[in-house]
Amino acid sequence: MMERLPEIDGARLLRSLDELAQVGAIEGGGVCRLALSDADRAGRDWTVARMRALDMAVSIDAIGNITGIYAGSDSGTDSGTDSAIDSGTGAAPAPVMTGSHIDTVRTGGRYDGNYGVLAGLEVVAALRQAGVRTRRPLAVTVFTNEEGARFQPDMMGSLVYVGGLPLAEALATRGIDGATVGEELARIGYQGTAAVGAPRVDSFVELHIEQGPVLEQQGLRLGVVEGVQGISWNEYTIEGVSNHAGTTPMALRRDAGHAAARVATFVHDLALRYGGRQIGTVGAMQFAPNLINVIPHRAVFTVDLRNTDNAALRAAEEEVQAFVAQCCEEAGLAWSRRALARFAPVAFDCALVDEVARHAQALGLPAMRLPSGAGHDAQMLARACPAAMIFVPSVGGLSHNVREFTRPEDLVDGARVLMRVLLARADRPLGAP
Ligand code: HGY
Ligand code: MN
Ligand code: MN
Repeated sequence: MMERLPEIDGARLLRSLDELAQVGAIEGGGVCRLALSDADRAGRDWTVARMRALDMAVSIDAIGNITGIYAGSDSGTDSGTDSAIDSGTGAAPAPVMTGSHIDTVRTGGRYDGNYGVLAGLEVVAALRQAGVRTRRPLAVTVFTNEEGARFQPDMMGSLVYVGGLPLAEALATRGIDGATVGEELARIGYQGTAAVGAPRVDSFVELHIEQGPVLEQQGLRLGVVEGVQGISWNEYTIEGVSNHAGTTPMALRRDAGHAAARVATFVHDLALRYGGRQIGTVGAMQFAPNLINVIPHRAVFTVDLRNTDNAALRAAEEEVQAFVAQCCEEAGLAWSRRALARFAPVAFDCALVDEVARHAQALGLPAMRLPSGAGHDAQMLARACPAAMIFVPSVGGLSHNVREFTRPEDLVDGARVLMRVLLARADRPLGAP
């Protein structure tokens, strides 16, 4: 690794976070940049401009993932050009990649995803300022639709990138507002030409806020993330008969709303009953006709189940579905299920995880190893190359909330660890594992 390391410019990193947070800013200091919305386009434009200002070659692929490349010293002559990246045939060795997402949920904070992208760009800015290049190219990528809030599944862009979801299927996906991914990608001008499905990536390291309470509760500064828990997303539709709320005796009702409410309580109680890392959330629910004096004839709701233990997650999915069937049987209702996402738990690359731990220790940052509760693009990149993640604490464990906050010193120290891990990976001898 280089004798004299360039240094992260903390003020510049914090400024860039504040600047990007103005794009799609909402009341309370948060951000709303739903995937492929106008606000997402504006955030993409801002990020591409930043990459170009850092002399990075920019490539946009067919699902809208944006990759900026900072050429390395062993990179041959053509790797610094957009076309070389697009074709993937440049003489350059495969890049060491970092990045995350800049799309947010509707009530998003300013750090979720954005921090990983901007810290990656800060690493490039620090190298460029010091006039140094790593042996392998460095790539910073913005993955499309990580949140899955508008179009499911989540981590869609990185899943297509590694070949886990056919491009055509992703482009045909219709979102909660009726538009398809393909229509919206074209509308915002980010349906690129770079191929997807078989990426040339040496390794992937993602820096992210923890979005949970663990690091703060333990009084630690950094999370060495060992993997990501399994995720199961399903949408249930229950059909009954709407009727007058005042005249229909309770025994004669075909009340879809009541059945849905029973399931929501069941999901919550199941998670408590399973204990361990089992969690369950009914986050979205719509009744029809959704009127105070009409028994709902339809309820559509989502069930989000997660666990680090895949067998327990499967058991939970089966229990929930069986309970839906039982409720509907008892009340004379019909039901259907639409699978939205299902990802098994992922373990990150041990050597890369150890590298993160080593640099945290070298910087004197008290750290712990932990799994990620949230889904991340790194869990998809792990299918294509060694991957790992770095967490910094979330104040109050709050995220997907406008009051999401991470202390400036933690943001800067996280970026310092990221830089060291990336440089160590990018400067190891070509051909080294
Ligand atoms: O749902 C998740 O875990 C991520 O924020 N998409
Ligand atoms: Mn995220
Ligand atoms: Mn998120």
